[in-house]
Amino acid sequence: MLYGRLSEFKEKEIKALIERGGELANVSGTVSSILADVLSKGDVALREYTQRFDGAMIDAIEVSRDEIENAYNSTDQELIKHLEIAANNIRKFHEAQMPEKMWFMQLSPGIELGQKATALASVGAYVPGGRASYPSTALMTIIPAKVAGVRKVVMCTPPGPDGKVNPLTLAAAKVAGADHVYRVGGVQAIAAMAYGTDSVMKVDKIVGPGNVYVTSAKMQIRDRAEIDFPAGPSEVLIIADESAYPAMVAADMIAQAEHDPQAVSVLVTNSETLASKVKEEVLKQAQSTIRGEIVGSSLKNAAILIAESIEQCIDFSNSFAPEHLEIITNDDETVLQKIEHAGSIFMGNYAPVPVGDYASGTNHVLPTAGYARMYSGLNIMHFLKISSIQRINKEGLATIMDTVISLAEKEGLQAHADAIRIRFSS
Ligand code: HSO
Ligand code: ZN
Repeated sequence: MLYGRLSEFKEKEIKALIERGGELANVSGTVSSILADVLSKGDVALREYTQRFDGAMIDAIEVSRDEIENAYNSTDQELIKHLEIAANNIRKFHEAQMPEKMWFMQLSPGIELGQKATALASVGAYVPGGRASYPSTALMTIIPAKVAGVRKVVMCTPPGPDGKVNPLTLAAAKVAGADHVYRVGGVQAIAAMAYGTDSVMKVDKIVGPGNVYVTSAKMQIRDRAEIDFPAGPSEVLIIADESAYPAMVAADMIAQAEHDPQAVSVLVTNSETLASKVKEEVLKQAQSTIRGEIVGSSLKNAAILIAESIEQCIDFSNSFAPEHLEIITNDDETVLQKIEHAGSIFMGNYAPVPVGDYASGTNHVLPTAGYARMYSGLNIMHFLKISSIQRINKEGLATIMDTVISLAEKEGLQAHADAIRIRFSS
């Protein structure tokens, strides 16, 4: 764990922290050969790769309605209730993000301009599974698509060695409203959804997190299907001052660290006292945490940085562009105003990242590795397309005909100019 004054670190150390990720190139060859295999052999390749990578011999690739119902019915009622609570909050928040379906403005007399939002016809949600499974990700990917109005939402998730999908993930898929669920994961799942196979429906867009192979696959099938954005190991950056509770800050750093050996947890603070107390707490809490081994490795990527001022903390955060940003300062409103790049923002001592991971209603599928500079976290707009509209009458066209004709002729496109003129030749 890096610890000390921000100003005293070498540029190299800070750069290493800021430039995380970057393994995509190493796996792209392996990934492209799997993609090609699925394209040419379809379901046969899906079964082969599922046997090779998940150790499961599967027959039916689609999970049947009965299997989903059984999984749902055998899930503890309490747990179903919690899935429903989370699902309702996710639904409400994403409904609030929904733009107006259609609107018009009057540009000038006779010229009305507007736009119309239409949902994508089909979307595929990738939900990681295997050793750790993420029912919460089923909610986070499927619900916004359904809220947007996507007619066909399918989900791919890898089976365990017994060929079965985690029952809670199936229950979550049902609660979220998935139309089809397939027991296939990894690169082969991305290929199946991008190209379509006898069993797996081809979709227009693929969303959801995954490991470096899945991410590389998503980047490589973009000529066949849209994707959301690259997402790698999870990360949190915390901007805090003396109003933060050290034990809580430390707990949030450890929570992030338990995701993945490559997860990144960073605290940047203007308070030396907070920094040293958090360090102490992190070391203490790391000893008793259950996923100690993973936490131990990822804490090597962690940092506690002491800045001269809150301003400097904000600058650092903006250059880091974190997936998750916690702001725990006296004047968090002012800090918020100055934040430019962050996937999801958590304000105050009582908004730890895990509340957004599961249940507050915001989305947990977010850009990592600095991609928050240019990508938004998963939201309703990922599932909509906007068509622009113009409604123009003769008087309106007359007011801009000269402009169109002049520019068209300058581009040497006489027929463009004529398409305007013909409307005024009697
Ligand atoms: N922190 C992860 C999401 C997650 N956490 C799922 C728990 N389950 C990436 O935002
Ligand atoms: Zn998490």
